[in-house]
Amino acid sequence: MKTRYQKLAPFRLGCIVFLTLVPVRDLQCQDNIVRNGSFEALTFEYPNYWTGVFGVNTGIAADGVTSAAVDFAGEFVAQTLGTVAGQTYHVSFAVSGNSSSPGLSIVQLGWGGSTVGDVTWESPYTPGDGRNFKWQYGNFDLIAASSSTLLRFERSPASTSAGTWLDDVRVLQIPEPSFLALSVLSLFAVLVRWTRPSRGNPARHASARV
Ligand SMILES: [Ca+2]
Repeated sequence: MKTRYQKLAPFRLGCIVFLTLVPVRDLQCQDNIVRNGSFEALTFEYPNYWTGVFGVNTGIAADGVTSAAVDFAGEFVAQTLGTVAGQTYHVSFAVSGNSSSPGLSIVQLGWGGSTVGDVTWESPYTPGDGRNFKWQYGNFDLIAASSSTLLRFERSPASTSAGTWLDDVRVLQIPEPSFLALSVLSLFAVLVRWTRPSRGNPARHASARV
């Protein structure tokens, strides 16, 4: 005959998997600290909250209908973020270009005043209307050094394509590892306590054997 523990084991396992996934789900629920990261909010055709030297594409986008264009050497788009010193953030963004010309569109990512990486988009070179966007996403985990961090995107001088476009910029705070570890340890403690066989009342067992 199955014990109470054996009967409940599959149910418990399901609960444990579910609860363990909660912190992972929360990673996806963090707020984007970039304002107007999709370049959709415009004032006189200029994206709110962004500074720099850049253009705007309408009808060309990885998200929504608008994107930024840093088509020429020296062009850039930037925004200062409110951050927490020592906190890790996940940075993601989409890069594309004019597919009617061959070449590479390379976007350099600046974080806190330093260039920390780049993303390369290679034109599929499909002459026509140039709208084979094939957006290429970059993903970076970066640590903030202070309470404000400059986020900056610039067309690399090594780019050879006809255009360099940027969209869907997101910066999400990554929960501290200690939080995740604490969650797992808490679940483990619950599991151990729940699965421990009941020893009952020794005094009562002794009495029953008499
Ligand atoms: Ca957009």
